[in-house]
Amino acid sequence: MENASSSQQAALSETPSYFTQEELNKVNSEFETGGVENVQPLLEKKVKELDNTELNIAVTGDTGAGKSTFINAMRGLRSEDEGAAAVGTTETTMEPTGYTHPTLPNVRYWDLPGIGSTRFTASSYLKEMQFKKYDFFIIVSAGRFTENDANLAKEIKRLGKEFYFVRSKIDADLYSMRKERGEFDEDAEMEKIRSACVSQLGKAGIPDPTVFLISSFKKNMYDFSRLMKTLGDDLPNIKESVFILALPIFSNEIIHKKGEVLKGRIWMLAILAGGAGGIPITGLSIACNIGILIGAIIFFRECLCLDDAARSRLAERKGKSMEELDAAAPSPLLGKITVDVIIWLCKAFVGVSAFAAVVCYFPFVGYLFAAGSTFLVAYKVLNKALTLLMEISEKVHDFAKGAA
Ligand SMILES: Nc1nc2c(ncn2[C@@H]2O[C@H](COP(=O)(O)OP(=O)(O)OP(=O)(O)O)[C@@H](O)[C@H]2O)c(=O)[nH]1
Ligand SMILES: [Mg+2]
Repeated sequence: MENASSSQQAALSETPSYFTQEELNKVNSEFETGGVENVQPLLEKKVKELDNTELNIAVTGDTGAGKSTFINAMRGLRSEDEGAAAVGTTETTMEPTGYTHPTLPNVRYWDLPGIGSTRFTASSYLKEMQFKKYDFFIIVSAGRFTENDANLAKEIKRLGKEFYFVRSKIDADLYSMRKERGEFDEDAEMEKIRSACVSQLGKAGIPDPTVFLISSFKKNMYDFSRLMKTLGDDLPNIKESVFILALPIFSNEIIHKKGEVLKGRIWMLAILAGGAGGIPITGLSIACNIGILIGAIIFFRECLCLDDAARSRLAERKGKSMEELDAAAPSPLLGKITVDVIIWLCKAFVGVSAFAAVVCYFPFVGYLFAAGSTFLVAYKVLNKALTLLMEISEKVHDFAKGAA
């Protein structure tokens, strides 16, 4: 059997928190009565549930506050990119407009008209905007928050949803101050802006609100990361994982977070790929469902913003060709994923860390992933692919950052 004790240590970081206690018990008991064949349909159902989980994020705020720009930033797009929300237009949309994430079709950002541009009360506004379908609301302001914003927040809370206050364009404020005064204490000025927003909201009836100061053009600065962390942390586990996979990449930490989420799925995918019905792979001593492995690798690549469309946008933004970008981290994983790539991964096992199973929760996993088993090979292929893709993502994004 694969070393269960070292696996157990690592298991906590791979907690299958996607499972309720009831589901956990069911999977374990199904293994005892019917073995892996009984477990596979349950895992398949769980993977489908993860794939099909919807996330709907509503963004509201006054005209010109920066809603559309924020949505584009969340989708890793700039206003000139295909499919981006129109920015800086004088016309304000009066209806919620949904923008789908470039690679995760179940993640949508909704551009809502600001309540101030309608004649609705907070409650009729929310009804009109179909508030029920949103997981949470982001209220964007480019200046002070208004009484309208506060009333809206109170109503959102009353209806059982979360809201977050985002003060946008902080880069522009700081830029103007620098122009005006030369050197100054940036942190102190940000604190002033923050407390002005807080006091405004306090007066309008929201005690101790948290306000995030952001620039949609500088995601690696100010409160953008903290906002992303808070939004993720406040979501239930499965939705949090989807939110993390949908994040744009603006730091290596995001790449690592995405990697953790994807690692949490690998053991399930390996059990699905390594089961009965697998096709023998020429040159290897195992039979595997290659389609599952290829599909998973393509999914990892998309989540790490390494699909062709994302790389092409990144290259274009930096005035480089895609070949130049790819040369930063050349790899077969950036091309078509074929059986040959899987075989190449099988042979590139050296350096794969010890199998970290989820045996604390599913003791049978330690048994299935015994040395030499097909499941273990599938696990290692996916683990290796993910590790390599995370490295590539870091290099490609570093290159793009430096190549301005
Ligand atoms: N400097 C800076 N400018 C921003 C930021 N966010 C938005 N802008 C600019 O602000 C202007 C308005 O942005 P939009 O995203 O169109 O604002 P909106 O809230 O969608 O506006 P409406 O759709 O008209 O309600 C544009 O010129 C953006 O480039 C930001 O974080 N920093
Ligand atoms: Mg807009």
